[in-house]
Parts: sequence; structure tokens; C-alpha cells
Amino acid sequence: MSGAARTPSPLSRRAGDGRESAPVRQVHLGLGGFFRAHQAWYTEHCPDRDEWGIAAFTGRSRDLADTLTGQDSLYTLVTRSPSEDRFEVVSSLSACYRGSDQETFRARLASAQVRLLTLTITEAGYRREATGLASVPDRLVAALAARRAADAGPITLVPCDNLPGNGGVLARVIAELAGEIDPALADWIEESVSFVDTVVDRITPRLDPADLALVAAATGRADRAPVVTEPFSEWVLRGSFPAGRPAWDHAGARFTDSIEPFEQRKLWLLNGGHSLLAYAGSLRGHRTVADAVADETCLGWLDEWWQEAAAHLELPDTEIADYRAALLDRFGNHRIRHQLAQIAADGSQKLPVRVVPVVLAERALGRSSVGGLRVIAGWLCHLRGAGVPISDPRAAELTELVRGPLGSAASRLLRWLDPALGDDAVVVSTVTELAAGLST
Ligand code: CS2
Repeated sequence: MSGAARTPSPLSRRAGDGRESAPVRQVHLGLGGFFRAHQAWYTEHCPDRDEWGIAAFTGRSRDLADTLTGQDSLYTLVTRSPSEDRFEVVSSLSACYRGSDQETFRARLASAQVRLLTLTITEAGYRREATGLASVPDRLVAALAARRAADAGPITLVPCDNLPGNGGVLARVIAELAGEIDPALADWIEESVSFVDTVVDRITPRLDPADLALVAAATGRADRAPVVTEPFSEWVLRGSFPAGRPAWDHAGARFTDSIEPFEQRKLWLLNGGHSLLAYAGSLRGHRTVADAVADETCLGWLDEWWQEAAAHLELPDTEIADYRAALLDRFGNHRIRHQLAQIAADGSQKLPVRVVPVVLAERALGRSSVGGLRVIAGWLCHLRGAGVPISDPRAAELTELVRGPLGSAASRLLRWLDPALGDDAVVVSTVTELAAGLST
């Protein structure tokens, strides 16, 4: 399609631009770019997609639900390789709602037609006290109570955030909360709700407004909510789906009984590498992942970190080498403008799962773990005000903790991450030196 000289028409006609909407059997919480590039895209590519429509609720944003509703829940997915853009209209969303619409959320979950709930609520979303309003776990428990009252049958919850054992984490917080409210509800949840663990991967930067015009020019359709993503995508799942699921395996998802090696590979190499670049790389003046990996110094740091992390992965060496090589290509895709500031957010929720396990494992072997400690040193500088702005649910507590002389700040922050790190003199002095070097 080429619409260079035409005024683009709105993207809103299912008949002409996409598919008819499918009956809602899946609900999603956390409607954003990543969900639309990942889970919604997998559903779109299933042979049984016409049976699995999605009702999606935003996390906090009101505007995105309204914008998507205004275009009949259709959107354009732009798959951006280093050399070209590919455009695809995704029709798998059947309805979009504001996250504040708890009544509809409850009603959807109380429907026997609905078999699945996927979630992208960020690492911080699994905390009960995360927001001033009702937290996500509170809202989930209320909706599950409605499902039980309606006798709507079993359901599967599929969390899709970067936490190891994310299904188990969610199951624990829900069980605890439900048990406090009503033990009979907790029993019903145990019998009727399946929690699936997942590893999700697709680099999806926040939308650059310049892409709106690009999509309009290329497709002839004015889409107010397109998503730009990379060509690579991975989804690994472990768990059961008592009420069924779309044939995601036909769209490339992998089902396994042993998810830990995939989790560690992704969290340590990709996400840990991202956090290293976000903190240490931004201190060298870089703004995007691609800019940072074009810098030999950052590349050396990345290599050092990957070397340490790889020593603790239970995967064949050749597989790790291939994964690292592919990651370098993905990080180096200069047409994906993935902002380091976006990745730097919520470090308090990210570093404990991306970096700390490797540092502890390296120290247990008597090694210094400079690669991993550099991430923590970069985070320390960031919390002390250097580099990109701080955005973190624990910001107030952490910025207070890192005031004063660098060495004692390093020791307090390390203790906050893990008491064993705070008590380890080698770790404290290494982080202090690395942070001093990064901030000059
Ligand atoms: C990133 C992830 O923002 C971050 O912390 O590391 O969002 C990363 O881009 C995705 O996990 C890629 O799948």
C-alpha cells in the first residue's frame, strides 16, 4: 500500500482492514505496546484465532483504551528489522477498556466463555501495596470471587512479566490475599485456577510519535495506536490450561516442563545486559541500547557480564554462544530506538532477579563478579542522581539510603539487595570503586 499523496483514512473498518471480532474467551490486564506485540500477536497467528477474541484492560492509561475503542480495537504492528518495516493489522482484540472499569473486568471474568487471563503488569505489579488504589492482586481476587459466585468454571492465569516463576509468584500473592478475605475462596482458587509460568521476549520500545506519520504514509490508514517491535519473538510456557487455550504452539510458542534454563538465559543475558547498559551506558552519554552497544567500552562490559552469567546457565555452550550472538544483533538494531531511560525504571524490582543471583553464585565460587557488580554500581550512581531520571516504586526509600559518602552508600544499597552482599567487604569495595569510576 502506498498512500503518499492521499489523506489517510481512519483505521476502523474490520471488514476492509482486519478480521471480524472473535467472541471474547481471553481477558488481558495491562494493555500496552508489549502485550500487543507479543501475546495478542501470538493469538492473531493461531489457526483457531476466530474462536479466541481478547477483551483487554489497560493498567493505568485511560487514553489508550479510548483510542483503541475509537478504531474498533484494531492496530498496526510494525515489525522493524535493521533494513525494513513490515506492517500488519492485528484483529485479535475484540474490546478494550480502561483499567479503572473494575465492574466490566469482574463481569468478564465471571463469564463461563472466558477461559484465560493474561497479564502484563510490570515486575512492580505483583506487589500488594504497589499503588495507592486497589493493587492488581486486589482486583484479581475480587474478579475471581465473582467467577466463583457465577460458577463459571476453571480458568488459567498467564502472567507475562520478567520474573522467575511468575506463575508461582502470582499464585502465592493471590492465595495469601484470598485466604485473608475468605478461606472458602482460597480453596476454590486452589482447585479451579491454574497459574502458568512463562518466559516472554520481544523488544518493544515505547512509541515514538514520529512513527504515527510513518504508518499513515506506508499503509494509507491513520492509526493512532500502532506498535513498533523487533522481528524476534519468544514465548515459553509451563503449566496446564484446564479450560483450553488458543493453539499458540502453532504460532511459535513453546510448551515445556522445565522452564528455569529459559528464564535464566533471558533474565540474566538479555534483561541483565539491558540494565547494565541502562545504568552504566547512560552515564557514558548514551540514550539508546543501539548507541550503547556501538561503544567498545560498553561492549566490553557486556561481554564481561555475559561471561559471568553464562558460567551459571544449565545450557549447552553452543546454545549460549548462539543466543549471545543473536542478542548482539538485536541490541545493535539501530532502527529500534529503545531508550535506556525506559529500561532504567523500576530497578528495585529488576536487579534482584536479573543480576543478584549471578553475583551471589560468582562470590560462592570465590570470584569477584565485576561484570555484575558494575550493574549495581551504575544503579547506585543513578539513584544518587546521575544519568537518566529515576522512576521506581521504592524511589523515596532508595534515594534516602544512598545519600552521603560513596562507600557507605554502596554498603547500604548492597545490604538492601541482599544482606550477604552488604557484609562482603570485597563486594562493597568493588562497587565503590566501580561507581567512583563511572561517575567521573
Ligand atoms: C527491558 C525489557 O525494560 C526493561 O527492563 O529489559 O522490557 C526487555 O526489553 C524485554 O524483556 C524484552 O523481551
